[in-house]
Amino acid sequence: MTEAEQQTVAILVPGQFNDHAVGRIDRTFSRVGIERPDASLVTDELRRSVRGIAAFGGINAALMDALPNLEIIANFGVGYDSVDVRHAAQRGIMVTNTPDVLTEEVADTALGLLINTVRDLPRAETWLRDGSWKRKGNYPLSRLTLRGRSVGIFGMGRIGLAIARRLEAFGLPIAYHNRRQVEGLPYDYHQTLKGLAEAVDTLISVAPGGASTEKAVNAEILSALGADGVFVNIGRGSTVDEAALAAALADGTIAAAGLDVFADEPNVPQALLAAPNTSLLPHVGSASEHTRRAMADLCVDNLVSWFSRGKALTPVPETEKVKAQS
Ligand code: NAP
Ligand code: 8YV
Repeated sequence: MTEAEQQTVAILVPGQFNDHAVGRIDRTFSRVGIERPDASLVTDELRRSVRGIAAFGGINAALMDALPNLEIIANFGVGYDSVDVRHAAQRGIMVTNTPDVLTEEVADTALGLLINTVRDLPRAETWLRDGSWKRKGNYPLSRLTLRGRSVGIFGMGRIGLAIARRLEAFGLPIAYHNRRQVEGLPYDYHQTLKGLAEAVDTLISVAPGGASTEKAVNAEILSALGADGVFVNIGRGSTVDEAALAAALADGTIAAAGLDVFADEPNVPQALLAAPNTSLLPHVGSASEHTRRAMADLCVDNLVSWFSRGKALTPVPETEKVKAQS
């Protein structure tokens, strides 16, 4: 397809989207919008014209079926648990995501969140800012430390590995759980999440969302982590039983938790907000201008490559074999 032909291709962008991605889509394709990704908002014109979607996820089967000419969904993000990929594969729709370009940024955030959680740094900063340092003296010593800890990573993929490399530099022993052992890794592998939680006192979850990880971090896992246990989640909120986590933090089953992701964002359970032993972030793992721009470029590059050469750059495994029709 020539550049002039591409400019007639309708790309649906539901809701607010990344500015850099929107600018590139506007220069390359014909952008159309709806308020949110909802099949009931699809007009006859959109039904007829839309061939691609660029979105933050949230694309269900009904929306795909409302768009009979849809060929590709370019997901802005590496995690694509909110796209019904099984339905996309059945319908022959390509789904792409944004791996690698955010790996180091998210790993940096994970380490920041771990240190904030263990050393209580956000509350120490508040102590300085609200005048407590002058009025009351030094901030109390942190009960917890990274020294002597052993860390388990739930989800030793691209980001898990980048976190592990950083933890090595911190001098901490590392173990992990995946469904499959990663060949050639020097870290202890555990076949079950429970086995991993029993072996470590610090658990970092960077596993994807979806049915296979739903509430995997439950009361049993938290209890296995133990009273000095620290849980950090930079993956997806759906992987945690949040009620069990709040209970474990309140009754001393574990010592502290650092969370960047939640089951029902932006709604954060009151019990986690109120707990004195949580450090909470509003899903900012990849949220720097630098990294979001790289994600935007990869998201749009997938659309450009699909419509100009019939090939996606970073297809998700479930739709790897989907072929372009034209
Ligand atoms: P990845 O390379 O695909 O790694 C995912 C790892 O999880 C794989 O090693 C996989 O190994 C393991 N895994 C998947 N399902 C599992 C299961 N049911 N049980 C045990 N292990 C399982 O993905 P990535 O690039 O590292 O990204 C990981 C996730 O981080 C994303 O899916 C996303 O949800 C999250 N994320 C969050 C942020 C943020 O802002 N907080 C930013 C980026 C990404 P096996 O297949 O062998 O099980
Ligand atoms: C983004 C993410 O916050 O890539 C992911 O899976 O969770 C984050 O990088 C998100 O995708 C942007 O909405």
